[in-house]
Amino acid sequence: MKKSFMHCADIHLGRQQFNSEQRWLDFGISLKYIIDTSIEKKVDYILLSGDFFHERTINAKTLSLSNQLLSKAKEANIEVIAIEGNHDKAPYKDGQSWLEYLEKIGLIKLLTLSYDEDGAPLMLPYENGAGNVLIHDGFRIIGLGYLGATTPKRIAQIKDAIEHFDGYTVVMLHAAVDTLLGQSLGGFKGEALKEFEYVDYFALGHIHSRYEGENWYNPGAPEYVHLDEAKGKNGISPEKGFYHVVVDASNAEINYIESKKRRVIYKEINVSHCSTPTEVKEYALAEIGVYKDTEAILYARLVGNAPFSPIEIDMYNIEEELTIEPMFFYCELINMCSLKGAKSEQLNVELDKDEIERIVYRAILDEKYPQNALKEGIEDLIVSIKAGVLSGEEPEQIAKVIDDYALRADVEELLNENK
Ligand SMILES: [Mn+2]
Repeated sequence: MKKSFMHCADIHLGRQQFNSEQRWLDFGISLKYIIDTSIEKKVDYILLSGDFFHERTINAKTLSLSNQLLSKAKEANIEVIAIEGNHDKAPYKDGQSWLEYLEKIGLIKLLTLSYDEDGAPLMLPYENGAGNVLIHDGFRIIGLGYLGATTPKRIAQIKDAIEHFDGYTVVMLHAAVDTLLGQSLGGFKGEALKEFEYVDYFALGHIHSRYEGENWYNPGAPEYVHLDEAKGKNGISPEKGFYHVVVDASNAEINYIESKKRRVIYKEINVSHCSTPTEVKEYALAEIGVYKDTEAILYARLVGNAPFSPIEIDMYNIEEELTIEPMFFYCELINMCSLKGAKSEQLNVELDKDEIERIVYRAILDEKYPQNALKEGIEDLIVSIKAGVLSGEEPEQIAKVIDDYALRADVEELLNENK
């Protein structure tokens, strides 16, 4: 048995960043490059591990572009296998998602996980647009989709449900893996995947940069869905691309191919030595000037401590200077400076939005419930409820997460009382 596939994720087709038509096209160019490379390498499959579309409701031009590009793969006899990501779910409970539509017209095979009456996950052969297990002579692809806040719990059940198989098994899942101590991406621990006896390759999606472990691979979004992806975070590299995997019996050769994308220049400018807002402006412009590239996006952050109030820095004026005679395709400048000696200096540490959010939750909880020992857990609970709501999870599912938490909190309280 010799099979090969391309594994990509988070295409976010239809994203019209900065309301720019050109940026909309960039996301299509990224996908076209993946399909062209797949045809050139003569792969059997293209795996799309979730978030194929940027939004649940797409416009006509996005659908037309997706159909044109996917048709090229079909004409080359490449099967496109997809799972849903948090961005792909149908907008209403009984609605049809655009991926289901693409399946109906024969452009993709959409693997969907279903459950029995007791809520246990079922591994059903894929046929007539239903089921989640596809087997082609010695090669098995299992689709799990996006499981949201219930991922850690489901993973254990799914492990037991996957049967022994003579051949190579790929599992597609849209979820983040937590690998760094004390850092939560709202996912589950990578060790959980190591315990899967009958899985060779976890084809993940969700995190927008390259990220991988022993038997799991997350290619990242091929384009910059958000500009901060250019700086890397939580130890994740800013690399973007997709995997080319050639399987021969149980051996796999895995290569990472860099994606086609618009260049994003990420620059941090420390203005601590400047004594006036005008000096900041001149210094920033000089620092930025050397990167002039009218095809690139500039993403710059002013950092450091100024001897004057940072709000005196006229960011709009600096951006204007950069656009009079255009120096970049697009500029985004962020003022992260703080006043010299101000308490907010601690915010100069590299923090991402999720971490800042957690700091805020913690501060509120500390103030309201200074004695409560379960604060840590509540913080996680708030994070998962928010993730659930944003990803369109069913209210019943979210309520269950809260119920589970309450039950655990009750037990922990009982244990504490008995100490
Ligand atoms: Mn995504």
